[in-house]
Amino acid sequence: MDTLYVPATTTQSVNPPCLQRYLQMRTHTHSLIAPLTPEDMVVQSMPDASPVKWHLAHTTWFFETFILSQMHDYQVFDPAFGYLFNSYYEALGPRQPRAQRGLLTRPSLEAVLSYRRYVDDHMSVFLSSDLSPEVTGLLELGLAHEEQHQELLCMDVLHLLAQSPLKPAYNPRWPNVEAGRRGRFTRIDGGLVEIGADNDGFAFDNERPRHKVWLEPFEIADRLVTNGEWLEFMADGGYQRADLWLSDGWAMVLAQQWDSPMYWQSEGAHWQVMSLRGLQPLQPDAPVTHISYYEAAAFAVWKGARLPTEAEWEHACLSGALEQAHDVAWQWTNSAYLPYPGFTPGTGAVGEYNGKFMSGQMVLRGGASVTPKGHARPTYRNFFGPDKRWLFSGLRLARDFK
Ligand code: AVJ
Ligand code: FE
Repeated sequence: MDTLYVPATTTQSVNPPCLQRYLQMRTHTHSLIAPLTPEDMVVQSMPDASPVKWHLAHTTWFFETFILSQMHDYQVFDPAFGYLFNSYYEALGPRQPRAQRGLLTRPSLEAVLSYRRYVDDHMSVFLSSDLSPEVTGLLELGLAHEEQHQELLCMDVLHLLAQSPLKPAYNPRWPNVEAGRRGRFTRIDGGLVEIGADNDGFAFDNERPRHKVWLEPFEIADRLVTNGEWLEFMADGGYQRADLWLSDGWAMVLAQQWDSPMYWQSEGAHWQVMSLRGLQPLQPDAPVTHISYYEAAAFAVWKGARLPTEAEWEHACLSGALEQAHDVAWQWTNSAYLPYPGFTPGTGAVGEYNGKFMSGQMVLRGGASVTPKGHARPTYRNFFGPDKRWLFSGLRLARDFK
């Protein structure tokens, strides 16, 4: 399809709730690009990050591939897009190498927005018909997927703008994170508890099945570690003392010359932090963000504490023991990202969504300021490699109860 697609002007008379949710989700993604220039949307600032234009197209490709292409008379917008915007699904064939997504100056932003309109228009017709439970499940997955990419888009935009000497704000009115008191430990009894999602409502496959876990008594902080506490760690030689660090973490400190969290910069003792609001003075009473698992683990050792396991985190959260659970920063846990006992990935290409990444990554729990409202839940398992810092990651301390 060469020409720009213009959607039909007729409005649907049927407007079922799932169609409304779909359109709101797509409109929200579109609203996130309002502060950006077309140039902002093409560049890839590092192999882990993707260009905004790629996120816009990939989320669209997801609905086209997993839902619309299952309809017998659907014509794909452009057969070349399968190669360009497939992220990692081996079952769906070869794809643009991840690290080279920023070389895609074509299709133009205009063409990608046109692709979004084309798929939205076909989805609108489709979602106005009767949907099988299978399609409803794929729709839920597609919506949760778009929410994940809304957050990834914010992470990737911040990383890109932080590379600019101008340190431009993405949006000067982007909400600031709340500052507050430091965390206090709460005792949790533990025992035989259940974690994981039950079968009501949407959850990713990696949150199931619900299963039993034994917890020794433990203590967990009700709040996240603050920037002020992180400054104390730095002042006490936190980034210079190999004894605090895991071996792989210490290797990163040396190789990457880590001496503070990502996006911090100082002139003497005056610290500033690059954020979606631009360069801002460091707020000592706000939670620290943009730290790797290795940094979180070293800080915990320095404090005579440890990170909670993901089961401890979930149990404490559902006991009402946690503040700042879902809306400030993802919280590194001590748990490797592994399948729960009895885990079964979905069948077909969607089975590659989560399960195949279960090696070499750590679980984060909670949710961040950039996580779309209502996206995360107490059973939610986010995961990243232990050296990653461009996500909105922080930490909450735990310790054994003695
Ligand atoms: C759960 C955030 C690690 O970034 O690959 C996006 C989310 N999955 N598309 C990722 C995801 C498929 C995923 N993380
Ligand atoms: Fe994706």
